[in-house]
Amino acid sequence: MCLEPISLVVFGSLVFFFGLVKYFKRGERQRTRGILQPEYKDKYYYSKEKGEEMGEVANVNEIPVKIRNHKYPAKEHNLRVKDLLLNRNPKLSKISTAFFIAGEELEGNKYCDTNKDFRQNRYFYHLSGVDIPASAILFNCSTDKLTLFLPNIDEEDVIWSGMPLSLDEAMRVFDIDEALYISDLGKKFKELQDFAIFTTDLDNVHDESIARSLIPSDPNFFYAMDETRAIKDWYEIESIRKACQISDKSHLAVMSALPIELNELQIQAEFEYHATRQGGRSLGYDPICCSGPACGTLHYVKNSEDIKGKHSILIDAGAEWRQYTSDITRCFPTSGKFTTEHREVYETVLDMQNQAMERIKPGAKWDDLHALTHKVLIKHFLSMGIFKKEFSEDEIFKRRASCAFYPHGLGHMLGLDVHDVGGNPNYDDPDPMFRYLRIRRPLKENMVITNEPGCYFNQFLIKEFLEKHPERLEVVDMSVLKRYMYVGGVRIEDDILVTKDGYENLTGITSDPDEIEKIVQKGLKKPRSGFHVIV
Ligand SMILES: [Mn+2]
Repeated sequence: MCLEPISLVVFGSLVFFFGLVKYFKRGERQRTRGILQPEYKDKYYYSKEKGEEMGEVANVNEIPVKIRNHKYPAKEHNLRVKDLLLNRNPKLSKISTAFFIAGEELEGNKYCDTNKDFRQNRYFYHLSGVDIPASAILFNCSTDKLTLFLPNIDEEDVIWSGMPLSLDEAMRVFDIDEALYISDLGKKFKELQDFAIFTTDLDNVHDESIARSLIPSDPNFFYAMDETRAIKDWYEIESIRKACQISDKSHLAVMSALPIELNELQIQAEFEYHATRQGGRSLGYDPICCSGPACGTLHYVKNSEDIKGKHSILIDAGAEWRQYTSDITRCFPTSGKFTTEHREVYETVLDMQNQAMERIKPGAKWDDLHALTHKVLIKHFLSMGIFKKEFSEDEIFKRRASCAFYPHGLGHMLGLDVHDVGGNPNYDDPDPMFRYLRIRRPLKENMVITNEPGCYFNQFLIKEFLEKHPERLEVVDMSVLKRYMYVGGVRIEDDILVTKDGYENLTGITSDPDEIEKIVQKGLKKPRSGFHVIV
């Protein structure tokens, strides 16, 4: 997902979005049996010869080999938070510091007996690996002991839902030192007299005396948790990789199924169906599925227009796997062949992404990479004639004219949240080029980020970013610009692991425009009966 609620705020009631398309880039050996083949430079692409071979039916319970038989490393996360917190605030002593978080609870829908979708508090999950509603954790920095509190057994609930996880089972499944029930909280807190006990918030703390002994919203505690979450460990990397693999195939499915995708909602349906089939029980965010000029709407939420008559599709969607999400955007032509203008815009964005990609490594400044992608866009727009040739690249860059076509940031942190913590954005930056950039710090090894440049043709953006600024309007040839409006927009978004000396692209679906055309064309040739759908 690319733009954020902040843009909604900034632009008032106008809903903003992009749309796009996607595809397949790289994957793992076990995936090569089917339609994803190893390409040059460890990417994967669609193979005409082997394209008819189908892989196995997905195993929804498959766990990546590297983390199979391993517990979620909650203990290690707590130890890292402890170190960062104690370093950040030297007044704290480890012998009298602890942290406690009460996880999310099930929330009922009004006037009926169903519940809202459960989404665990991400800070809680990161320090526990526990997805059970109404549980809590306590970490004692003096003893390094992690205690999990499970909800008390409600006998009436057992009638309907069966026996919950026992304390012994919890000890086996989770990376904890002790398992107790919530009813033991008071006794446990009595052992922590005179401790500074930090917590995120008191929302789910129902016992008054416990609430009084907690310190909510401490900025140093949040700093320590955010920094810990920002650097992914091996387990988290494998989880994100798995989420990406689920999304890769779901995006491939979307691109391959135009005969049964008559409306944007059916693009969404195709993605969700294939994600679910692979064990992706939820998505990391509401998918953005748009067609034609709507691809230029930054936060497109409708997902409801008919596709007939539109040239372009943009889909931004990412499956979640065990709380870790992917975030991938692809664009494709509905006819199976890019129009001249669509292809030019696509190649522009691909060049922006590639040039940024080459420079991803520890120490790289994200601000610099973001600025570079604006310069690449300007170069392409000069050759396309959208920017007038009498103005230099530097001059156009200085006037911030490219922000009218690329108003969002190059990328963001990715992990338990789609816009993950630790990027240090500055939404008050007066410079429109950097205001929406969600990473404002040098990259570090084992960060996972998105690389997602875009290029949009949107009436609202033109009005806000060009027409209100004569010095920007002056550099644009409006008659040439008009020819591109029907494309709407293009965004290409991949999920990237920063490695010791460079990067690894975790996204497998290709972004090569020729390969994308082949995939779309193959789908278009299939008869209605070639798709497994009843309606
Ligand atoms: Mn994104």
